[in-house]
Amino acid sequence: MRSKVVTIDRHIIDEERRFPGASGRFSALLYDIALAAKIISREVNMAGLIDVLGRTGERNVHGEEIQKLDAFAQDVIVKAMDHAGHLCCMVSEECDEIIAIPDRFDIGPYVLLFDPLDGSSNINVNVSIGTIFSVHHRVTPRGRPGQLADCLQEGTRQLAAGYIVYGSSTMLVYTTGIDQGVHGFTLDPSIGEFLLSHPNIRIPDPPARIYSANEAYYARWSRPQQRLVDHFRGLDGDGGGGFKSRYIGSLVSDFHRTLLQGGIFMYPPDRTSPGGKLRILYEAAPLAMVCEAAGGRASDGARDILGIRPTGLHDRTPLYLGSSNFVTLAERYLAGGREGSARGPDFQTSRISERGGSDS
Ligand code: P6P
Repeated sequence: MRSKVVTIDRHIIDEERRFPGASGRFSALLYDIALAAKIISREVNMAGLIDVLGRTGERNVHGEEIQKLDAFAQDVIVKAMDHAGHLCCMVSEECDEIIAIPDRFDIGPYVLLFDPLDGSSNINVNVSIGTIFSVHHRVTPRGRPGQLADCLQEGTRQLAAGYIVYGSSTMLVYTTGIDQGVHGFTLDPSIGEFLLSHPNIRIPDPPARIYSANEAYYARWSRPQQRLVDHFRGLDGDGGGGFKSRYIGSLVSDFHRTLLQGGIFMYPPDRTSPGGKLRILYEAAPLAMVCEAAGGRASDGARDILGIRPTGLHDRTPLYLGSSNFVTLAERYLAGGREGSARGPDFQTSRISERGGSDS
């Protein structure tokens, strides 16, 4: 038996007690997120047994086919979150516009931004998928419906960020700030409780030498991006190599592995997606806050993800996420400096012999 059993509700209460002026409203918001996660987990884990697999025949705002579980997860989160008086509005990957709080419900001070079921293309082949969420405090006057300005905030201003990964077990991982630690809870379905299983998660140092990217796109990448991966592969003759490649194709799963083992996850820009594929508000920014709160880094290849202020609800970004040294190394390669080597934990930088050829 574990030394002590701490449910997520108890953890949230204990965390709230650290802030004497806390209203309890924020805690209640986190409870509701955990409740929605339990309901989605139940459906995801039964997906093979009941008719929620397959497609709805509808498409989301990005033209992507909506799987039935996508629609279900979206519905569960909105219905779990819209009536308790915590939120002034919501933003979802599945909805083009801001989701307003129905008039019959009280309006609160927070904004919830979420990807209800990321990685949905993996649902039918039983690969882990996930929910990603981010919480901001509104910036416009209270009492009225939330507005675009309340949603388009920099990631540094997030009050909470986290994800649920529906895998061999269901885990909820969240942080309430870069200096507040990262805490992981595993769902015990026999009692319907998230139990604290990973207190104060830190990305391991030295990290596992794992790089994660869809290498099928290599030909579409910039030359510096290709050189970076060549370095990880040990092909550039400068002490790289010794890496494993791991790519699940489900952001939450690839990030969860990176958080627990170290390494670097990359979704680079390429000729077909020059701005990257992943969304800032409800994918990159929340995972960036979790990553940095665990001692890692998150970059778009040149800038901190958390410093980016999007201009649109569904803005995309390139994403480099994981162990600080690997993300910094990636930035150096992408800047064309090609300095630095992932030779070992000390990451001695060494100038790579200049090679001919212009960067594309
Ligand atoms: P690709 C899943 O569709 C997703 O949005 C993320 O979960 C994942 O990281 C990425 O797309 C995979 O994209 O182009 O490698 O299939």
